[in-house]
Amino acid sequence: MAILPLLHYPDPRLRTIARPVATVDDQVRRLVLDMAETMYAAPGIGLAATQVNVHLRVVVVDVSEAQNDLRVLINPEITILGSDTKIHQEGCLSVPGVYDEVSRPDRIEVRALNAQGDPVSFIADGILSVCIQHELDHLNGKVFVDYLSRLKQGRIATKLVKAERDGALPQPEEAGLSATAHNSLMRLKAALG
Ligand code: GNR
Ligand code: NI
Repeated sequence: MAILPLLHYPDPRLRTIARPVATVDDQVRRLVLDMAETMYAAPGIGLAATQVNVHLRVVVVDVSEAQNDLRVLINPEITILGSDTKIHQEGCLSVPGVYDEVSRPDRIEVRALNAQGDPVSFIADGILSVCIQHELDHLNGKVFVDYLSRLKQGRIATKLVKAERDGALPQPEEAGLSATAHNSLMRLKAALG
């Protein structure tokens, strides 16, 4: 297992549209484990493969407080349910230190493959729904700041380019792993055989 380096906005590689996974093989399972470790180490509540410069449709999410509800979503698809929208404060590991409000549909149906390659589907709302929509945007080359004003986008880009140049942007480290996150990783590893 490995913690993977993150791309930072406005890196143009974040604009890549990810390809569907054809087969959930050992290489994809290794990616999933590395992504889960990287998400927990950051720490974040979700991570898309795009953010670690792998342009495959793979997402990991764990929105639980205890970091004990890891979900692996391969080739995820969503359907918006109803017309309810909600505004949430969003952040992104690829846009460190920036938090702003984004409006999104509240209730969605999610269909994907899990790490075993089996189809899963569920209904999500609240922060889980926000997080999955945020991750699906990454797979489609979209970043949450795209929903903000052009003025804010420009200020954010300037700030992050300078911070990157100064080596001031955070990268996830092993030390950031909680005991419960470690347990989630070990459970996933065991489930994958
Ligand atoms: O860790 C994260 N927190 C978060 C908070 C509000 C809305 C979305 C997110 S996702 C983010 C991790 C990340 O960048 N995933 O792509
Ligand atoms: Ni993000």
